[in-house]
Amino acid sequence: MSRPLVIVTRRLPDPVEQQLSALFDVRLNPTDIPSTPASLAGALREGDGVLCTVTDRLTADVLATAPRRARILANFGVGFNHVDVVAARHHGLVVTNTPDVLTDDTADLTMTLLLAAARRSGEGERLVRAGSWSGWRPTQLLGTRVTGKVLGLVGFGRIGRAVAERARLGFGMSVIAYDPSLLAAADAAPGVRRCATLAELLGASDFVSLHCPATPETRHLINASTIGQMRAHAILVNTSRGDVVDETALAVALARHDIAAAGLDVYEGEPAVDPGLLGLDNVVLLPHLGSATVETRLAMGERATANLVAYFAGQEPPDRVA
Ligand code: 8YV
Repeated sequence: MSRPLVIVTRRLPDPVEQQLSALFDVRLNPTDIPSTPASLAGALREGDGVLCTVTDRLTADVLATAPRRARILANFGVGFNHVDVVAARHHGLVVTNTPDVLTDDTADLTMTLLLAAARRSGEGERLVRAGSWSGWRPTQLLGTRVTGKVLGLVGFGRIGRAVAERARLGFGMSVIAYDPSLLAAADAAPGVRRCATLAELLGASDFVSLHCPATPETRHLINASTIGQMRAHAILVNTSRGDVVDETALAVALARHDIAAAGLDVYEGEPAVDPGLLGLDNVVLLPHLGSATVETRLAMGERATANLVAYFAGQEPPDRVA
């Protein structure tokens, strides 16, 4: 009996590709060239399943490809805002993601950015590498203390909760959270105070970290007006999705020191970064590294593979989102 053909849009860690090859007929992407609308349409036409990533724009137009052989999109990642799920549902395409396995690493990277922005590590590193460090000075690159400060979490799902734990237990921070899906209990979780509004959270936080999905409702949630509700010494961290922040408004606010600093892992038009941000010293810029550890990328591969295996065995995939 012929095996399902799975088209893999990007190069994956070797063990994941080996596992996929053992289970399915696969078409891999050894050159790792990012997909185009035309190559995605080709994958939908020819594969029974497509293992896709955040760099694949699976728009309504692309998903309307006909004739289409693909029946499942197994996304390698938890966020799936790059897939038009309404169109996918309309065409009867199953969509899965890879939750849980990247929670800890993404929370760790959030703390990396928070600390780097607060303690000006990027600036310090650039100084040393440029050969411009003239030696220790009592007033050099003074940052802001993290321990004991107030961390405001926008979005209190799996990753937000993991960040709360690290911040509370590791850094003695007071954690507050705003998430419209939280029940109106006094506390979001033990030791985490719930805020009724975003404005309340922004006005009370020394650090603001974003952990909400990118949806039409959260697009540009952080904009000129909401940045104006933040404290002047506040630091913004974003490891969720670039769309949640109006990047141009953030660059303007950082240049004017309306807020102190930011740490960003994600951008509105990845891999492009707003040019206004690139020249600023008070922003730490990482290239979407949230889940980038060997352990997690293997686990994500296993999870995506498990979804494909279940689907082609006629079972409900464990991580179905559409
Ligand atoms: C992934 C991510 O690396 O899982 C997510 O939502 O943002 C990243 O950590 C990326 O999505 C891979 O497709």
